[in-house]
Amino acid sequence: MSECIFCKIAKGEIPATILYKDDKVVAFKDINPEAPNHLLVIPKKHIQSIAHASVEDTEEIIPQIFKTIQQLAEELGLKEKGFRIVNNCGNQGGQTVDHLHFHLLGGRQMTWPPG
Ligand code: D5M
Repeated sequence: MSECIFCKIAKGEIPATILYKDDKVVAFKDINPEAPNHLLVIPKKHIQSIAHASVEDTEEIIPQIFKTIQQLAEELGLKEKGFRIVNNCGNQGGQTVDHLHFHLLGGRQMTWPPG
């Protein structure tokens, strides 16, 4: 758990460009941006994936994450233009960092389906 890179970012132990932080949630710039705006919004608490979230997590932390995404999208001027929220879950879902995170992508036209 202590080796988790996103736990380290949440604790300020490794650098990241942090755009928002409160007692439960941290948002920072993705190191490999796939769009002009590409943030990751994570719980401070280590949760492996959405499939591993407890009922309490889904009732408390996940809504806080979505509230943060909504606020950030507005601050970044994405509310009217549109944006995308992505959560990759597990191996076949394409998750590469095993700490729950939601991608907020915006600033370009998105396409569908994703690969
Ligand atoms: O996405 C994991 C994302 O995490 C991927 O877009 C790169 C990003 N990443 C990995 N390490 C860092 C650091 N140190 N800072 C910022 N962003 C990072 P996934 O959905 O698991 O494929």
